[in-house]
Amino acid sequence: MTDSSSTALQALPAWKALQAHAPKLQAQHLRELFATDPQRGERLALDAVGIYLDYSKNRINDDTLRLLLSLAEATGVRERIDAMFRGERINTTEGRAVLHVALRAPRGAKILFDGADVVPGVHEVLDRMAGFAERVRGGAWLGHGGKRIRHIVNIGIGGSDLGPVMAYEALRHYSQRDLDVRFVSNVDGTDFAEAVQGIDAAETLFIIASKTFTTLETMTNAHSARDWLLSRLGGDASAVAKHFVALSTNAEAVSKFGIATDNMFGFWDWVGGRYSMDSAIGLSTMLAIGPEHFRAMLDGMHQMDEHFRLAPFERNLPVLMGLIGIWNSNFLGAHSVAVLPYEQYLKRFPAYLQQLTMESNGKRVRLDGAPIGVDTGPIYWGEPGTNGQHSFYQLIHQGTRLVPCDFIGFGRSLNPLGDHHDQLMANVFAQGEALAFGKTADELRAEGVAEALVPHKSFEGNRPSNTLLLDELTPAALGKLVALYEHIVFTQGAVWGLNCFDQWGVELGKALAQRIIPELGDANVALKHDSSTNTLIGRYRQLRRG
Ligand code: G6Q
Repeated sequence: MTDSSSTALQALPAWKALQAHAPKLQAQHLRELFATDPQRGERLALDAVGIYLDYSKNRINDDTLRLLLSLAEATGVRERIDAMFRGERINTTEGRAVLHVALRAPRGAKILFDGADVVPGVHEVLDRMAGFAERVRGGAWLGHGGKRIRHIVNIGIGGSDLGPVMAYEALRHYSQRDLDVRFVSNVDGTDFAEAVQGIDAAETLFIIASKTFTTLETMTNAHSARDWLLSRLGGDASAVAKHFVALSTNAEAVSKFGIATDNMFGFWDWVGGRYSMDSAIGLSTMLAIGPEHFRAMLDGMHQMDEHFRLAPFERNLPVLMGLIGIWNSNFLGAHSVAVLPYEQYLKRFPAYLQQLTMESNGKRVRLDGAPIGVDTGPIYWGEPGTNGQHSFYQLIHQGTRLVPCDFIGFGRSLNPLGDHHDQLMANVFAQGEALAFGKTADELRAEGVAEALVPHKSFEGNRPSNTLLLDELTPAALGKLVALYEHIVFTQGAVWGLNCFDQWGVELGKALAQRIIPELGDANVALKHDSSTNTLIGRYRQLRRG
């Protein structure tokens, strides 16, 4: 997507310089870049905060990096970072500060919002969460009938679901195995029905996770959960107090629902939904892994925050990855990024990143409302390796599209089993190598491949990737990875000059659905949509009757 007239961003000398530079790199193959610089693989790498980033397999040279760093300077990335940490209302369309970094600030640190330090309040909630988590985990918190809690069902959607699900799956190794944690997000009744399948209401705790406590899907599921519970526990409404807790900023709506504010864990409007897995929204994670591991995750995030805030841009992991992402999207024409964790526990990490990246940077106007004029947020997608290799990697290797990849691997497996881990990691290294260097027609001929098959079997290579290596998937490591991508998003949003923290694009569909709901059940309501929507609703009215 590009607007015909040049926009403020395109008019910047730093942007123009990159545009002028791009054809040079487009004409060069990674094979040449490596051949002419034998140290490239060691040089274009960064070891910080316990993460080793190899970015040498990107189609960049030292000039590219220099020009990208100038672009960061020209677009005020430094000022934006400082403004975020200062608690300024950088989410201008909603008039809010953006202080998820305060959620992981250590006790005693000071982060001001409107002149008041927010860190003590953060720790007060964390301490309450920890006290509650210990009682549930240790069996001191009993259900209405006196049984201990065995099942936890988190009801939430979007930012109140994707982070908690991802973190629960990622840190399952550290979880208390006799506590079973489930998640309900979709308003599709199947989601709820399957989540409570076969569990005993007397042993079940529902967590209603909703910042606003007004979200249609979550409130519908929360009411169904209350009905389900009460119908199984004899209809005594006082059971709610032992089986429901709320995570929200809306105390009034929580008590209206029937959950006492004692059973509510709060957060603040300076925490965006998709940036909230480390707030009270992370209660399911804390229940699963315990307060100590949860705090270790927060510490990992904080380490990355400090690195982002303080490291010079040329040695700053999120800034470098963010800028290289801009290079791939805006100057080499890539439309997506594949995130490929070689770690089964990170199976929901790409789905989590989809919201983080695409809801944050899927925008077409700048902060002042003017069109950005260049492509913004790439499409993030992915699956854990090696499974992806047996499905969509074909397109990444030999298709016509450029798909930059982020490979994520660990030095040690949490489940060592024979030589599985070496096999897994050999595949990480092999994929990056194959993508970058490919296989030429001459190499194939030298191997005696029949001429007719040469075009089919050759790999052009020159396909960019980053490789991230960490020691082991600990809670701290997960925290570092999450904060790394949060800050990559921030860096890119700052360069594009957009607001990473609003999501107006989800509103229209929500409003139309509200209008359509009453039309579905009543065939007498005249439909005033377009002819397609009218016909679909008409068909559905017939189908729903069965
Ligand atoms: C995230 C979005 C969105 C939000 C959900 C749930 O940044 O704002 O995904 O998290 O719509 O909202 P509630 O937590 O208010 O139910």
